[in-house]
Amino acid sequence: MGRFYVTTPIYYVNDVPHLGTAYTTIVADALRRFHQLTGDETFMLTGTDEHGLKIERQAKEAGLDPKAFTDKISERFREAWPKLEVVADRFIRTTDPDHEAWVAELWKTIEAKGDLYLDTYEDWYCVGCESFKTEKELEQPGNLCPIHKKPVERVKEETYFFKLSKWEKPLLDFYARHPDFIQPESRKNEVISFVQSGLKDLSVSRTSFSWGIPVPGNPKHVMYVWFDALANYRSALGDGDKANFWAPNAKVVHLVGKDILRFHAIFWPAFLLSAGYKEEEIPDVVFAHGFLTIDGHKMSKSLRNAVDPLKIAAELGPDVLRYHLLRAIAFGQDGDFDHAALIERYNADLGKNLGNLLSRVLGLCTKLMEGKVPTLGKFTPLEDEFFALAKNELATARQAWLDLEPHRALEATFALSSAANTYVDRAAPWASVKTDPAHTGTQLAVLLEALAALSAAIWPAMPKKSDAMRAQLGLPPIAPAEGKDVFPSELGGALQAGKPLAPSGALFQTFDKDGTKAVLER
Ligand code: ME8
Repeated sequence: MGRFYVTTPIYYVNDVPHLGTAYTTIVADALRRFHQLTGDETFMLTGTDEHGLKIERQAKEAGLDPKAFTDKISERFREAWPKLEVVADRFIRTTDPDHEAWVAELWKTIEAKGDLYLDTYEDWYCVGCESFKTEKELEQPGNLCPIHKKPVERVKEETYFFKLSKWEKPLLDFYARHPDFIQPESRKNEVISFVQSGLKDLSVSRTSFSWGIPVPGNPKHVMYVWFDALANYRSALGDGDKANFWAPNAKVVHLVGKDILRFHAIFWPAFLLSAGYKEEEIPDVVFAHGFLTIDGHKMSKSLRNAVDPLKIAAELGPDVLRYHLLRAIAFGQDGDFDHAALIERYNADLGKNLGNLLSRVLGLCTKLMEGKVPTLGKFTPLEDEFFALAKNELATARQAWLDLEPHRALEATFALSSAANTYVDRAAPWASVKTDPAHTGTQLAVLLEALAALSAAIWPAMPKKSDAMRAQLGLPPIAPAEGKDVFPSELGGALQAGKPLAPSGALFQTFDKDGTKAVLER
């Protein structure tokens, strides 16, 4: 048992929550819940990134001062996540006074180490990326940012530089000593070759606008928005008890989209090393996941509106969306969000597989066992085989969660559910009851134990459905406790013989494809 600290990017307030930002946030929440189940002490951080030129301009367009503008949009994010069953320990805003104070200290520390110097910068800047671009990165004609496809701006101004070049070799050494730091592997190689090709010093302040944290001792400058933003991961913990989540024995995992991997895998550890953090105080993992498309198309504003995660959660329940995103997309790879696939998977995995298992088993218990948990008696090879299989799938699921592979964890979990359905068919309790009713009790008790294990194993992905399932089994909701590992390792011991069951109808209603599509787009 240990400490697990997981973060999402802090999202720009130039947009409201959408499927892409919901995706990272849901994965973070599910991983955190898994670690809670294993008894770890956990902390999850999300929030909003509010400074910089992009936001200053957008506020102006909206006719608001930047603070009023960011207050408004930040609130949209804060309100959205609980509707997706996401529970964060802190929702940080880069305008929070404790964050601003912490970043100012970080600046001073790095300056005292001699890693900041004043000079003049002249280059291209993409406001969309909040990042400088080199000439050769631009698309011609028109000097376009390769990501935003919009013209970059020529910037010439006095700036503080961070001596990033000095950290090139230490970073490469760090990556070599910490092979898990950048994941997945393919992305790691990209970053390493980028660093190997040479790092230039980084401009970390601006003078041509004012919406940012003032540079200590030179308030003509505001800090570069990424210097400010990356620091949120550490500033959020402060210097009290929560700082233990940054201690060498805690596991720190940053989840990011592939668009912002370089900032996290290069700048962030360089800032920390420069500020005197030891190698073991650098985060353990920066995981860059892929990008989602919608029905095969890049996420444009109109498409995003059609697939609003909050709308889907309101119609189908947050757990259904969570399950689909976690299960359908191999974490790390690009993936497509497809309405029809969502419904298909919903009907197949949730309705026909897990939902059906629950109603079948509870129906049989009502009919054959007076609606009570039967006694687990002697096993035949069929039960032995099923128990062994369950142990195996649960071990695979546990390992997959630990390896940041939610899709594989759920695949194994649902393989157990399928195996339980097969076991029902093979054991045929409706027939065995005529010849050996005691053994029928064992068969149904085995199945109830499988359902109890499943109800815990789905909790990271589907907390509400887990509660509903457990209520039908006569079990209390999952309530993780630090130091207590309750992620099931094998079947048995969850239910008490004689306790009443409480069937209350289908766990998942099934939807017809077209009908639901209409519901989703309403
Ligand atoms: O980059 N598919 O904020 P941002 C999957 N403020 N994930 C997506 C996505 C998509 N189509 N679109 C967005 C910033 N995301 C900075 C971060 S952190 C110190 C500062 C997710 O609002 C994904 O996690 O542009 C991506 O990295 C993030 O949103 C970008 O959010």
